[in-house]
Amino acid sequence: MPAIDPAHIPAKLFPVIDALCTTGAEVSRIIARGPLGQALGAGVGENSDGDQQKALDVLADEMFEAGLRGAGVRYYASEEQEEVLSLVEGGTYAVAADPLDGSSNIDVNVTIGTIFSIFEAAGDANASFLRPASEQVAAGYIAYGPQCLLALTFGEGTQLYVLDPETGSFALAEAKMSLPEAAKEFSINASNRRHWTPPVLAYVEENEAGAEGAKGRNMNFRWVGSLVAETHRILTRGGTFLYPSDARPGYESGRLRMVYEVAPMAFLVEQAGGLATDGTTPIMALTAEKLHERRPFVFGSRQEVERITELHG
Ligand code: AFP
Repeated sequence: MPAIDPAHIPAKLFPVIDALCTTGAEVSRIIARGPLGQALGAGVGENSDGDQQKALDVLADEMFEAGLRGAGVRYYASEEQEEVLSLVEGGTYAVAADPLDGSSNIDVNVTIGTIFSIFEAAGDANASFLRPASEQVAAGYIAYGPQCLLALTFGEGTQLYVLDPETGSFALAEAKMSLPEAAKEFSINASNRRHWTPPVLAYVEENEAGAEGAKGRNMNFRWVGSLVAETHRILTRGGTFLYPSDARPGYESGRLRMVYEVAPMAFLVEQAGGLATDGTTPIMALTAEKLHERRPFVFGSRQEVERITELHG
C-alpha cells in the first residue's frame, strides 16, 4: 500500500511524495514513543549555522536523506547540512527540507514538524535551490501533533492529509484548504519587543489596543515556537505570523531560512488564499542568494498581512 492516497498527486512527483510520507510516518512513530525510545531531545552538537542540534534533528535528517535517495531524488538540501548533497545522478527533482522544525518542543510533547520544498533539478546543486520561490513545483509540511498531518501544494490549492493509524497511509482530509481573510489571532515572539522595528511595534500595539483602539476588535496572542504548528493553526482558522528582522546581532533578516522554511510555507499559505511577504515584498517573488540565508517572514490572513505591509510604508 502506498504511504499516501495517490488520487490528487501528479504522477511524476508521486515517488518523491510517497518517500516523504513513508519517512514522515516512520519519524512520527519514533516521536510517539518519546522517552520509551532514545533521548530524542538530547543535544548532540551544532549545525553549520550555529544552531543547537538535537538527536531527533540528526536522525530525521538521515532518514529523509535515505528516503529521498531511494526515490531517485537528484539533490537534497537540508537545514542540518552545510552543503547540498548529490543523491542520484540523473534524478529529476531537488528537495530542500527542514527535517525537524521546532526542536525546542521535542521534550515537551508539543507539535513539531518537517518542512519540504521541491524544485526540478537545475544545472548544478546550488542552482537547483537558489532561484525564485515561485519555481517550486511542490511544497509541504508534516505536523507531528495529536494527529500526524500533511499539508501539500502543487500550485493548485493546498491539500490536507491525515496519517491514518489504522492503515499507516496518509488519507485526504481536505482537497482545498482555505485560510480565512480576517484574523482573530497573531503570533510573534514577544520577548523580542525591545528589538523590533517601528512598523512591527505599531502592528502589535494596534492588536493590543483591541476593541478600544483603531482596529476596533480584540486579537488573541499565540506563540508555540514551532513554525509548523503555527502555520497549521493559521491555515485552519486564520491569523498572522511574524518573524521580522530585529535589532539583535544576527537577526538583521529575522531567524527563519528562506530555502527550508520561508519559501515552502509561503507557497502553502498563498495556495490556501493567504499572503506571505518579508514585510513588503511577496516571498514568492524573491530568490534565495545563499543556501542558508534568512528572511523576515510575515504571513497569514490577507487583510492583516496587507495592514502590516501598509505599516511598513
Ligand atoms: P528550532 O527548530 O531550533 O526550535 O527553531 C524553530 C524555529 O525555526 C521555528 O519553528 C519557530 O517559529 C522559531 O524558530 C522560533 O524562534 P524563537 O526561538 O525565537 O521563538
